[in-house]
Amino acid sequence: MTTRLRVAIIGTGFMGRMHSHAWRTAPRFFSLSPAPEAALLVGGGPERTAAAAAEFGIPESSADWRTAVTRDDIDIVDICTPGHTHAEIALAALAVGKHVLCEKPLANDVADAERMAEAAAAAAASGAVSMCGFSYRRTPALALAKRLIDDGRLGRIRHVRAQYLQDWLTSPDAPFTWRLDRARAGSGTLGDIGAHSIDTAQWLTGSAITGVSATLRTFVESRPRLDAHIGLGGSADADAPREKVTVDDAVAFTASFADGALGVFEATRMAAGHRNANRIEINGELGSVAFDFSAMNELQFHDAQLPSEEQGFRRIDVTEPGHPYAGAWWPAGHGLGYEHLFTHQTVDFVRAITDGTPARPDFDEAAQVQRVLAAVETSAADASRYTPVEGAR
Ligand code: SOE
Repeated sequence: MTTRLRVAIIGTGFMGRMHSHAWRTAPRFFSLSPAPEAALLVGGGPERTAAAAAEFGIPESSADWRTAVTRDDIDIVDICTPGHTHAEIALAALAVGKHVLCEKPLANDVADAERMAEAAAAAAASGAVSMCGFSYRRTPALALAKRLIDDGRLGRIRHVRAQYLQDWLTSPDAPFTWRLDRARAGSGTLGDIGAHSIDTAQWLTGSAITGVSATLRTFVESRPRLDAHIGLGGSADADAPREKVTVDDAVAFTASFADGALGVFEATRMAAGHRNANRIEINGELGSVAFDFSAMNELQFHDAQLPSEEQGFRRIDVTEPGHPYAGAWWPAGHGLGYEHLFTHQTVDFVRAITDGTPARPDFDEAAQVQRVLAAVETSAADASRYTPVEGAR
């Protein structure tokens, strides 16, 4: 029986901050036994990390992740660092039997993702639980969509239409960040937010993407450096020294699913006016669902089995106690926000450890997302797949 769950959070940026909030909040709103405890924050420099730990309410800090992940008094390693560090940290933690929660995308390439999946499967034999943080699965409205699809309410699925639109890189003078550096981020918009759409689509349909045809675009080739910049967007001095952008700004691709569905995907961080519009629509033989994170407490549902006079998309306010996760929070109609996804993710991860419920997506499922990301890049790089329009003017 698990009697203690002490967590080391690795990373002090946006996600480290978000996960620390989730570890603190989860046991206050959900019944978790034992209650997890964020015990240690690990970051890049001792002073900066100590300051972040004080701010996040974590009692201890360290700048040495190697020691942290092998400590006997740590049970869970929560990886919130840029992608290029995921494999090394996860493999070290799994080798000593820790439970591992790893931010998305799982890794920066397929080889690392598959090594992580193998290590996680081996560690699972001795009880270690691993999960990848595709947090949107924990949006109540998307979890309701999954319930409807699994209950057969959409019937056979034909179309998946996913768009993930942000705008924090619209200005050419938005500062450079690690998310624009291929060595650290693996890819750009594709891996950062396109990966969410890929995961959501495969999860909702229960079907793997088996082929893609893709285009990637980088609109702004360099960006001004802004020292000590964290967060998304903002603006830097246009005359500051510029760093080369080595990733994509936008991606578009079509996809085939194993069950025969056709997918159309678009992701960009330059869709002016769209702050975080993570959208997906799925059309089946018996109905459709449509979701937009900009209205995250709502799901649009069309039931084609109703008499035709009563058909049409209708809005479900996903705030009823019977809706996924919603009953733990506020009275119906009062709604949730982005941070709740991470709290729900923490709850599901802890219950996978304590109750043996499935930890999804596990590293194997997350490695399949990585294969799709790689296929998108391969397709986009293959000029022979691009058909010029004869005589275009
Ligand atoms: C930045 O594009 C970002 O913070 C992503 O990294 C997250 O995964 C997404 O949930 C919100 O946007």
